Amino acid sequence: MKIVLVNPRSRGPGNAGVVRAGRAVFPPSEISPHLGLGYLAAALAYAGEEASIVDADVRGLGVDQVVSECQSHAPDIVGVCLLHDTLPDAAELARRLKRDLNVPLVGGGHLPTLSGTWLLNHLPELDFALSGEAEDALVLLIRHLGRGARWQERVPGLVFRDADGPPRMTGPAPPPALAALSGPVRDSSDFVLRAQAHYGLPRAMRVLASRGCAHRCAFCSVAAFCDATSACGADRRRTRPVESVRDEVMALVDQYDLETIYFSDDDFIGPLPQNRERVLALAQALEMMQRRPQFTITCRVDNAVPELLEALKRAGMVHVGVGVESVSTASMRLFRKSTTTDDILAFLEGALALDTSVSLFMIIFHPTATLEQISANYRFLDSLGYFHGAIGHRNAYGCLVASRLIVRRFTPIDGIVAHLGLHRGYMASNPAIAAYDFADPRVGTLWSIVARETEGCEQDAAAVFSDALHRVMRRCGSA
Ligand code: B12
Ligand code: SF4
Repeated sequence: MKIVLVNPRSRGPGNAGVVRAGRAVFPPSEISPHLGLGYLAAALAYAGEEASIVDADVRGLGVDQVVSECQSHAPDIVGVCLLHDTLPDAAELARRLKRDLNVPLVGGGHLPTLSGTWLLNHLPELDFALSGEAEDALVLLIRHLGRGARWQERVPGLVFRDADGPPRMTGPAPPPALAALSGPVRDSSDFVLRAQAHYGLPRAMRVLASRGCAHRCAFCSVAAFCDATSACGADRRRTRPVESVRDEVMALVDQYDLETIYFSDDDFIGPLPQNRERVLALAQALEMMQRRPQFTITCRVDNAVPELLEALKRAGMVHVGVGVESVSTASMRLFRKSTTTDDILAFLEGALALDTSVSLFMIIFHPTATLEQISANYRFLDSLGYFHGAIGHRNAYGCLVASRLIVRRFTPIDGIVAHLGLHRGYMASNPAIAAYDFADPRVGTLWSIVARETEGCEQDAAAVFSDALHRVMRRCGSA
């Protein structure tokens, strides 16, 4: 059976530098094939099924191009990756695919995992959704599709429409054992390497050394994804053996002559003592490689202790991304993020002493944010020299300071905002994302200025933000 797996194009920064080739609205910092679809394609190939990937986000393909490329493969079924943020694009694509190909459509990814039944009600063109990490389940779907009565029951994690009832899900699908997975297919690598050269980016690919996260921040789709799938008793964060990560890196460096590896783990380090031991072992294995690439990671500030940062730096780490979110304790309580401002400062001291560049992901505007909290975040970034470029590496998308909490449907923050009475239903443009009010109308005013003035802002959103904040503060008499 032939399947085509599609990654819809995203309207946000994503790989937008490539999407809008000729003019990089947000210069891309990292372009790389979609790993989730790559892993699915590898599992299908291993099972003897024919799978192709159409990565519309990486290749900047419009709906017509995706449809005609899918048609050229003459598939028996098409799979679509669905994130909350890309729902409008995915929905448009699903409608066209159904109309022009008329084959079964299956959705998978974060949104179907959080609520496949809602999705099937919302998107009638979608025949099925698969919940969770779907390497095993997708193979089973393809094998059993339409074969025999109640064939659906043989596919765990499948959301389907019962003959005369609402959509329902079969039993949960256990996540695959990472050590047993075939490495991901990197279908669009030629395109990716050309795009990297075009933008003057290093030759790079993504690698996953672990999946999931042990923490439960209320706004985080990764945490909700882990919760939705941990019904099967799996650990929330699973790691790959060090040797297999090293071998994948070595093979990639040789095959593509790479300079850089982007580790795309949600939390590269992990909170447990054995996680730290493993990271030290991985750092040592990378350091000993003959052709040693540089690499980037993303992690929690409280897990990145100096000893580990030093070992990683020696092994070739050049960049760390961390979710700081806020230096306000009240905001962090709302987010259910357990890191403290002391953790953040200790991390920064360690990372900057090693001359490692850092990206700080912040959530400055949210429903209960006060001007004082926003100001404290502003002063924090200012003290780092952020507004003067002194931190060495600005946020890749150049819009870090104009950041607003995205309330994704079915994540815990969705219920929390409703409980606070600030929820305003779901967006007409994207019903997977909630609209909300700011409790303090002055914050709303500041947000509208910042959002308006930083829209399409290529480089200096920081300066725009700084200026807008000062104006609103002056107007409110709290400068
Ligand atoms: C690396 C990364 C990127 C990279 C590369 C994109 C990529 N996916 O390769 C870049 C920087 C380009 C990027 C862009 C974006 N990203 Co991003 N990204 C990630 C990150 C950190 C890792 C992705 C990854 O490799 N995951 C590991 C693989 C194995 O898991 P997976 O992709 O989920 O796939 C598995 C299952 O979900 C399922 N599955 C997935 N697709 C399908 C399809 C079918 C048919 C089936 C059956 C199953 C299935 O099976 C897969 C194998 O197990 C994730 C966090 C995360 N943990 O996923 C955020 C994340 C996915 N990104 C996010 C966002 C918001 C975006 C953007 C919308 C940002 C923007 N505003 O533009 C764009 C969207 C681009 C796009 N169309 O994909 C959010 C999504 C939130 C949400 N629920 O909507 C996440 C979860 C980060 C977060 N914490 O909030 N991203
Ligand atoms: S630590 Fe990061 S990846 Fe983990 S739940 Fe919190 S925000 Fe999500």
